[in-house]
Amino acid sequence: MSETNYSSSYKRTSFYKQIEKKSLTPLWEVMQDLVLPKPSSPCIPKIWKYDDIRKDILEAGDIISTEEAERRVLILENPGLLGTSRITRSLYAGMQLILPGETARNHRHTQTALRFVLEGSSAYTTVDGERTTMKRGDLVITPSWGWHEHGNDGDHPTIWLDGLDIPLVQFLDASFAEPYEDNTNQPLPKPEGDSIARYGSGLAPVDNPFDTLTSPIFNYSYSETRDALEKMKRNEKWDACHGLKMKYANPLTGDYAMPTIAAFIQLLPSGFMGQKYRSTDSTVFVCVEGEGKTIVNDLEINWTKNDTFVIPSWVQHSHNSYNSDAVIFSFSDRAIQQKCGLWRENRYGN
Ligand code: GTQ
Repeated sequence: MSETNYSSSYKRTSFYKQIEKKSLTPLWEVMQDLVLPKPSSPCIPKIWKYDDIRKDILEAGDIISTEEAERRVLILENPGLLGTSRITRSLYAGMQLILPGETARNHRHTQTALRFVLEGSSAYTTVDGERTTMKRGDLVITPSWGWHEHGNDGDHPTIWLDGLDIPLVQFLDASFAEPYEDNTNQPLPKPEGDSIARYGSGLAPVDNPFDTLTSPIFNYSYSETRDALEKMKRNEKWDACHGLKMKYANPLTGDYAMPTIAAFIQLLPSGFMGQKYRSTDSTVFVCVEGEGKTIVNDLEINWTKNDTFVIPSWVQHSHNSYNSDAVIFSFSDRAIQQKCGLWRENRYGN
């Protein structure tokens, strides 16, 4: 080091010491870590094979009751984000188990939630005074600050994947949560199916005070979704990257069903070989039907029914189905990224 460099480096170090006491730090030392030329996420690609984790989820049923746990969930924690309870930087995911006869008590919080049902058909969720039965493949959503409780009236365990915007809310320091009065159940003023009849039939109330930030439909039933995909398939010109991909929409606005989290369903026809794709929303995928693989650089993620996998922001990947149609559910923070003008995508490895 030349003498001038040495003295300027010495001057800088002592300057940093001086300003540190005043809670000041120099931007130029950290600029390259703050304003990146392109996304570089600590989140890493990872798959949770259902066959591998199912027994652990069920074993959690012997370890703790819903009474004690409030929600009995095994968090899917990204190995690149250890200790943070995150599957991506902005999203949380977990496997929730409700055993026959159990309830998970009523509460509300500012975090928005989705549930994607993997197993069982006898559980229910009550959201803001309406109950819905949860069947495999159903997408059930809970709006920010909506009261919700779960239960299982049947004789088989129910397992679903929870997706919440917990890290986003944490980042904004905007978390509020509370239990329902005396931990009682909420009243059920609305009959089951009311919200679908009112908002999911091509109709809407003529005077409509509904808070449209979150969709008034809170159970997007898989039987309807699957039928729709099958009908669209007859006339589909497959997207080279996505096959046939649809978003879950709020029928009142056409926007995503939730303000922060975007959810999607896609069908890959048998033998589909997708083109390379990347986008700025790290995405959690769940195989609902069929099997296939997602190629991520030199990694091959082989998936089959109920496997959950995550692809980080701006990491190139391509989906391939084997010899039957595959259906994939996914969710990401695209809803909030697009509202902020941040979302970008890029196709074919460009
Ligand atoms: O079901 O309300 O996985 O509050 C994490 C937090 C589920 C829920 C989670 C929650 C819930």
